[in-house]
Amino acid sequence: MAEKFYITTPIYYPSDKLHIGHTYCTVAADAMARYKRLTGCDVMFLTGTDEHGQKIENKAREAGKTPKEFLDGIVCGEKGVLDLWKLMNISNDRFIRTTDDYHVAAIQRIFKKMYEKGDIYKGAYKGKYCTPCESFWTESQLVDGKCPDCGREVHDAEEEAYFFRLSKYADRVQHLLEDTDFLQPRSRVNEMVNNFIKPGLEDLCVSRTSFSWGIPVDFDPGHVVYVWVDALFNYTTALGFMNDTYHDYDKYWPADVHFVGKEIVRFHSIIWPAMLMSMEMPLPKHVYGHGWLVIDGGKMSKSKGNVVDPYALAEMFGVDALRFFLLRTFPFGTDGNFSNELLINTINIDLANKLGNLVSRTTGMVEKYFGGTLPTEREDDKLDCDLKTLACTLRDRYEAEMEKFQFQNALEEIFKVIDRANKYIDETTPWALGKDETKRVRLATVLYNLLETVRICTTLLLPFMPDTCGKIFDKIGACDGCRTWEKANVWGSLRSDATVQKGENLFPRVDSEAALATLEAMHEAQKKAALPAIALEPYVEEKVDFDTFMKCDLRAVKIKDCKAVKKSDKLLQFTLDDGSGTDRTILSGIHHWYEPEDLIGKTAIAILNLPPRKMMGIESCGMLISAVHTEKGEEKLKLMLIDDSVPAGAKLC
Ligand code: ME8
Repeated sequence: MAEKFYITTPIYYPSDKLHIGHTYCTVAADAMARYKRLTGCDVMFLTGTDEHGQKIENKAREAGKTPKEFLDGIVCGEKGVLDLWKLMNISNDRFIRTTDDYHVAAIQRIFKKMYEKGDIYKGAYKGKYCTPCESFWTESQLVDGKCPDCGREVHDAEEEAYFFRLSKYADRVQHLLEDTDFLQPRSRVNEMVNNFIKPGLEDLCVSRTSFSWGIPVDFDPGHVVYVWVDALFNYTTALGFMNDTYHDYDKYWPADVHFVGKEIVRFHSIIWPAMLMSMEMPLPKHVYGHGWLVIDGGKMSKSKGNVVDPYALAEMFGVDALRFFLLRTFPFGTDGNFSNELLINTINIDLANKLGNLVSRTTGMVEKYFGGTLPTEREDDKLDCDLKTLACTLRDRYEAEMEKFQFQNALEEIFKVIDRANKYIDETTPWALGKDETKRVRLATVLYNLLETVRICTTLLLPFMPDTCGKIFDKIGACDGCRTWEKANVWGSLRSDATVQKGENLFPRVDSEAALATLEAMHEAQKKAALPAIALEPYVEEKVDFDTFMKCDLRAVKIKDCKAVKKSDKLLQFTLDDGSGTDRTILSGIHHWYEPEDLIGKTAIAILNLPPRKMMGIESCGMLISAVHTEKGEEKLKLMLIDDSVPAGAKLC
């Protein structure tokens, strides 16, 4: 019977649009699931959405929707979660929404079971609460008085609540972390033990009464289950634990690995095993805490306007190129600095120059010299053995890295072979062999060796670029039987009478300058969209006494003439009738917003008794009044124009 492999991603919290950071983890899990299927495992790959909690309730209210309507739009709507995973070719076997009925009922049963066992009890909670993270914190856990996860303000909160006896499991969890390979990479263990377990694990508040968008505690109305208890058990309810919708729990549980971002390692490596211990369930084999994709050292966030849109990148560069880039460029366990330059370089160097070139040169020469089908005779020499040995032993090196979730290293191994094959072309000079009729057998040998190397590399690249690899297999005429894991370390699997076709270019080179300019323009638009709709000038706290204010001589003025001031971009020169019988000149820096001819004849407001001021050699006697504010980062100005029936010189008071 095939070995089972159960892998999960965190279930995404759909309060905002998904970005490249979320895509990163899901693509990694997909590559792992595809790899395990390739090796013959019976894989269950789960992803989904985590849909309860105060933040969703608030967001839905802001959007004028019920929480469920709001969620349906983000999860199932156009360019929603499901659409993105489809676009990214994510091969999940199951998708859970924590609002699914079977999950809700199962969570109620699980909560009750821990309550009846005495591991959940009723108490009163006083603490610091971070609304965006849905997390209560103790004073000692705060960093500079703020949430240690997101750095935002926390507030005092107190409520009657249920507690989970986390403290009871502290020793067992510490042992699990320190003495087993449960939590990976190993570097995350110290952080968990030193920051959370050693200072003393307090019991965990696992119900809320301050909002209602959660799974009700069925034996105590008014309480909803803490969103993390609800969310973590998704990994088991989606298999059918405590429900009849699915029947895969016995087959797939415990999970072989949970992939999670580093900020939620605490929940997965401390709270999750403790709750499973309480439920007397087997523990997952591994939790892997991956790093973040960061921009200029900081996390992506909508408010910073630096969220990278996976739809835009996939559209510009192709889904497979994006999948490949994410796993080729950054080590999975640590943070990686995302940049568009890096993405374009990876595509141009690895995909266009190295892989793309190898495939097109090889298939092109088989077409050119043999009409797409090689003769069967072969003639080996030392150079061939080098390449063959490297290619045939690749699978073992690749497997060792994939088993440790080291995607970057696994891809590095493949590219060593691709580099070697490109060098082999330069060494064997098939174009020179092609000119000499007596070297036909040698030429066929060289090209066959190249085709075999491409076949092996393509098999191992399949988990990363499923569509592209299918196309390469078709180009080299690989039959189904030689696209397999079993044949990935067996030389000579490709039939020599296979039909080879060069076809279209797999990875056209990206015009770096043009692509960067397009991305930069998109980024600017995004930054602008993240700016506040309206920003006002700061209010002046200092008071002006009434008599001082009354000294301001504000009057209606008629604009008799208006023209641009020479050599100034900003200034307009106004000739005004202020009712005194003598024309008044005022300069105003509003040319950016108005053309002079549009203002002639209008009635404006001016303050007349300011001391005269010379600008560009012209004396300005007073100031016209305008209203200013900032809109999406852009300064806006409106000259205060009033009813033309107001006579020149009328005093404003
Ligand atoms: O945490 N780089 O959901 P979530 C890499 N609902 N990974 C990133 C990232 C980035 N820039 N930004 C986010 C939750 N992620 C919970 C999970 S599981 C029972 C409940 C990752 O939508 C993040 O680290 O806030 C997390 O693993 C995942 O995206 C979902 O984050």
